[in-house]
Amino acid sequence: MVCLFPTELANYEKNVSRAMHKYNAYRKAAGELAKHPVKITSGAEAKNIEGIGDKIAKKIDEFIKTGKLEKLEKIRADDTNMAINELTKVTGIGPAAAQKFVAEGIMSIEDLRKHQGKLNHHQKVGLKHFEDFEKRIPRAEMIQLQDFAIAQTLKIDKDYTAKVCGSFRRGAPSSGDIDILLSHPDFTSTGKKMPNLLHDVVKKLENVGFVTDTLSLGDSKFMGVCRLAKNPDGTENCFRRIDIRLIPHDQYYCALLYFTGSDVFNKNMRQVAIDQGFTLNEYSLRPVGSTGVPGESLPVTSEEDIFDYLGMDFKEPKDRIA
Ligand code: DCP
Ligand code: MG
Ligand code: MN
Repeated sequence: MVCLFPTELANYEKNVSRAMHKYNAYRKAAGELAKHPVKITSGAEAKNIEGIGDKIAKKIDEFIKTGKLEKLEKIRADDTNMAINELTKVTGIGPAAAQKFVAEGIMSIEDLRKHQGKLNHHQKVGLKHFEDFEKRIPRAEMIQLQDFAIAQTLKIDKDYTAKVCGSFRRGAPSSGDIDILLSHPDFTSTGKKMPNLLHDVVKKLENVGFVTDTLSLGDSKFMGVCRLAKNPDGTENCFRRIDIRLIPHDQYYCALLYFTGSDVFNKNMRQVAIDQGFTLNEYSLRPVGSTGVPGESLPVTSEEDIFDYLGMDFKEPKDRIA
């Protein structure tokens, strides 16, 4: 039995109920179940897994016994729920926007296409490429995207560091998007801002026809769309979501850890940090004194350093599930 209901319930809690604590609980349960090596045959057995309490255990029993879940059947039977969930699949449409559209009678992607005037730029691009963005990116294509983007970046300046993180770095057979961490020795957290280091890369990738749309561009973060050149047989490739983040050189490893994920793994590791008297985020690891005020950033020269400070065994990216 493949147990997918925690993920479906998580989406419902996030997009429809807006109950983020429940969303997090289901996400954590899904993550723990995914890394569990053996098949679960009862709720009682599942309760031995971290993140699975009485309520989810009961649902597992119901699912094993009846092959379905009353709660899920009810959610699925409600058109409004399904419409909200559907619309949030468009990049740029979060739960609040989806609820607003549904309240206005927009019940599907098709309806959305008839009301383009209601959409902002990000949402328009998301809708334009909706079918492509729903498709996973096979690892072989991720490697092509990586090699192309990094080669172009190094053509601008060979001192750039560009690394593909996210699910790709975790070794996933396919990814939802491409996440690139960009860094340069001239840019540090104590020096002046250097947004051009990011903007130059985006411009270059646009000029060579790789980046096709910008969803948002700030000093340190680009969200956009890219596509590989035509194949030798003349067929076009899919449009893909690309994120690029410019990171100060001295904050590279905290950022690398964060952008490698998974998101559930990050959440758990941040909790370990808190329990051990630290605060960990995408920029730094800092000790928290008895007053509750975080101190100076600790020196970090590798991902291993961060695990060490927290008294955790190092985990390879492929094992960072939950
Ligand atoms: N991240 C996080 N918390 C979030 C969103 C992201 O910690 N709420 C971090 C961990 C992710 C990384 O950023 O691994 C990249 O975010 P993605 O949404 O691209 O997630 P993945 O690359 O892990 O998965 P996918 O294959 O779906 O892109
Ligand atoms: Mg990703
Ligand atoms: Mn991403």
